[in-house]
Amino acid sequence: MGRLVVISNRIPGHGTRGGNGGGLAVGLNAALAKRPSLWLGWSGEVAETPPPPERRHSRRTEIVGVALTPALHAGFYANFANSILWPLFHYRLGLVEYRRADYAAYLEANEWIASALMNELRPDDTIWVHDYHLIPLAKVLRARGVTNPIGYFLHIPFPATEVFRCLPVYRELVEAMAHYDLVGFQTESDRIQFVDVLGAPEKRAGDTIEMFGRVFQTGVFPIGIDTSAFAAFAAKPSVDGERLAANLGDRKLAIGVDRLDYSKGLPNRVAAYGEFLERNPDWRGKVQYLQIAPISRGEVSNYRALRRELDGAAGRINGKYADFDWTPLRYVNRGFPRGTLAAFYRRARVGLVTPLRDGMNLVAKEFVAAQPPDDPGVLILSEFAGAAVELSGALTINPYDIDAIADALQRALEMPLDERVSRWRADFDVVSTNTAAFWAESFLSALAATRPA
Ligand code: GDG
Repeated sequence: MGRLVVISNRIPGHGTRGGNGGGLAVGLNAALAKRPSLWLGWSGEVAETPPPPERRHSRRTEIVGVALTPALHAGFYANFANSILWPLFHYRLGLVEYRRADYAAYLEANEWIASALMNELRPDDTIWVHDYHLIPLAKVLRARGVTNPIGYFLHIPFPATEVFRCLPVYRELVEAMAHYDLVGFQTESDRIQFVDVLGAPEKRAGDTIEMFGRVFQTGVFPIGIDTSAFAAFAAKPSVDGERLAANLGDRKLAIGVDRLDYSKGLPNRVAAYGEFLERNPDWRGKVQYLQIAPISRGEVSNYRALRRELDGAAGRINGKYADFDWTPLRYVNRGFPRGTLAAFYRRARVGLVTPLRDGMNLVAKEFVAAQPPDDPGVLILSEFAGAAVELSGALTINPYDIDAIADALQRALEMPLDERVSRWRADFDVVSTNTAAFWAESFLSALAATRPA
């Protein structure tokens, strides 16, 4: 059996969120356990003279970490990936800070990763590239003579054509994507938007596209979680979970868990909670909103601005509504171990997942997996999260509509048990079928099918 070679911006084991972090590692766990594999990516180290790649093993996976120079780290990671592609793909044109030099650094970083990979690659390896940091990688590898199957999965949304066209180098990126054998998206609407931006492919039969002198496949693979493991995890006794429950007493818990990122819609969510308290004096003192928001990409200025904005908004709500024995909003800027998060989800009556745009959103799926079947909580979910396609039992809201979020909060808190159970059951069935293992295996078999023996 040939190896699976995974390439992602970060290698596993560098989570900064307390606990074992690394959503992608969780997603790929089952696939990696089944076959010999190699995982290569940035080690997290920045050095003027990068040392040779670091190596370690985790079960059947060899992990190779490559360091970046400060110039590449700034131009490629902080600027092109996180201050241009991330906001653009999340429809935040006003936050895009395009500079040609950053695109040059992005290409250079992809060359750098490709060079490290060339030293490792074997002829029968299957390569799976992840996410927006590495769009040009297949093109770079093909130019170096690599003929192995190469698949690509985009974890974030693919923007509408008129948004994507604002990126001066959009055409180059699209052309680079044609060098993969399979390009995978979270939802059909992402896939359709990608096909739309291509303009007029020479041929388009089903999901196959012929363009730029290449033939490649597109597909939809909604990422999932290890649902049964997460459900079991959530049901385990938890010291932190018990402390939270004791602290809540009879109060109902609403929970949000998000990287502190402007795509996650936190200011609107906090405003909606304020609106809910304003309109529902009876609920004051009877509900507690816990927002866990570990700091992310603190080196990017827009993220620092968001943090200041939220500090102010949380302070205003607590200043206005808090009592001597009740803090309406607990806003925590640090990460927790996964087991603690699972225990917190399980004790929540409401899960708040209200991103302005999100490729999928795994928190929504984790919240569903963690619920007690006989007394489940209610998920409030943005229609602009990829997860909304599958989770039809959630209360769906438009995250730009603060009144609608406030209404949904009231409805969720007051929802009778039988409705909560039937909504949760529908969602639990979906997340139990569309698991992480299913996602990875569907992608890999579609990739294998692009090269019939
Ligand atoms: C990208 C796409 C897509 C969060 N806080 C803590 C913690 N987390 C974990 C969550 C979840 C993961 O991080 C976040 O995943 P999301 O899917 O919600 O969001 P992104 O990080 O933006 O991921 C997204 C995903 O890729 C996968 O394709 O769904 O749309 O944007 O697992 O639980 N984990 C721990 N402590 C925390 O405090 N341990």
